Amino acid sequence: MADPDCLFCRIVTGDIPADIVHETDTTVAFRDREPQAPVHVLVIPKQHQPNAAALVEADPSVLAEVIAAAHDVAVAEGIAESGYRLVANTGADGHQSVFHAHIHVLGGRTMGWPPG
Ligand code: DGP
Repeated sequence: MADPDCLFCRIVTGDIPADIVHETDTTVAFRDREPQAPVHVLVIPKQHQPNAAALVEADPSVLAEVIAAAHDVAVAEGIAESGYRLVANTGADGHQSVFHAHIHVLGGRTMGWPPG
């Protein structure tokens, strides 16, 4: 389930420190180290899958738990009412840089559209 060479798996195990803001049996949420908004949290499944689509194929209920955790984070961070953006970068053109499924929770300012 875990990949010892995967950065986010190592955050799940505690080998690499992170500012964890939320955790469930199947998910972990921590602050992005390169924040792009006043609130920028990553929600990841504890199981290793390379992207969100692969997670759906392997275990769709866990993606639902990731989305539910993202909303819980938004509530805790005080941005659920003002609004927030969930992003799942996938592949090179999607600007994915870490190949462990994750959802960005971005908020605390008005998001532009279209994205860059
Ligand atoms: P993506 O480009 O969608 O794959 O986003 C990966 C994000 O992960 C990026 O915004 C920066 C963040 N990140 C990379 N390494 C670390 C780390 O070691 N700790 C934390 N907290 N965030 C990281």
